[in-house]
Amino acid sequence: MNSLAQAKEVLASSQSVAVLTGAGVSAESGLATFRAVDGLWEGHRVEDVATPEAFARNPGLVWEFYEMRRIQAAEASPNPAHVSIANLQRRYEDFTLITQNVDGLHQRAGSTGVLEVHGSLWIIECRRCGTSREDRQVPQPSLPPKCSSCGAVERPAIVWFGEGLPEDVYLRGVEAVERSAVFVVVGTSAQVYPVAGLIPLARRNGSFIIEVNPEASALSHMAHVELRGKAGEVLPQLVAP
Ligand code: BJW
Ligand code: ZN
Repeated sequence: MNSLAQAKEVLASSQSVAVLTGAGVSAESGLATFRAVDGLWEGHRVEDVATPEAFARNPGLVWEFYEMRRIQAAEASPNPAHVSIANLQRRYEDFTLITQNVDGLHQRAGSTGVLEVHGSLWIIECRRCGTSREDRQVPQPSLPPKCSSCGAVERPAIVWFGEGLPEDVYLRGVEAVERSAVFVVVGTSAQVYPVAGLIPLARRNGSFIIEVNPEASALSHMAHVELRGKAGEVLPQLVAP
């Protein structure tokens, strides 16, 4: 039996599925991944823009980066990978989608209850007074936006390096992985923790791990089946009846 057939059979005979996605799932929607050669932003590494220190130093520059990301995400459309994952969800009572992506494309494809463990481009928050608001307006009228309650500079509700993940969201992801019989890992380089740690966790818990990625990731060796190809091509085959 080939890998695809084996993966399909395991999925068909399982009751509990967790899926983890990374930037690769949105690559075919035209959104850049982080660690590709062309994944740099005007010469800045993601580690140099996506930190609280960078924001404290230069909120305008960091906002410029996120404004660009918000515009790109707003203009992008879900691709067949997002749609396949939304379709897969409809087959299971116990299904959890954990995404590291902040673009909102899974929800636009019809996924529900998505665990956005690295936050969202579409929530703007004030860390001084703790208010947050959903805001899909692009471009923002002025940058950086200021909190209407306290006047402090607002920021996108995204988890930067060195910041903790939203604890309840992440814990629900951990529980879903622990419950899962199958764990599908799509389009992530598996280099950023603690999320990458979900893969060894799944392994310890006896989940069957399916990786979908055109290239090997840092944790490919933990997968039971490696489906090498683009998510938008492989996932429709994986979820086809
Ligand atoms: C395709 C495809 C196609 C292409 N189809 N696939 C040393 C060791 C261990 C840990 C650390 C360490 N030093 C520092 C740390 C901690 C740090 C970390 O992990 N760093 C590593 C880089 C080493 N982690 C943190 O800081 C985290 N917080 C934390 O640990 O807090 C501790 C704490 C506790 C309590 C209080 C306070 C603190 C937070 C991590 C937050 C990550 N945030 C980012 C940026 C968000 C901002 C933004 O979006 O602008 O999230 S980083 C960036 O990487 C983004 C992504 O979600 C994340 C993961 O990237 P992803 O999705 O895997 O993308 P790529 O580009 O890496 O990979 C794309 C993949 O797609 C590739 O494999 C391609 O092959 C594939 N692909 N086309 C399918 N068509
Ligand atoms: Zn405020």
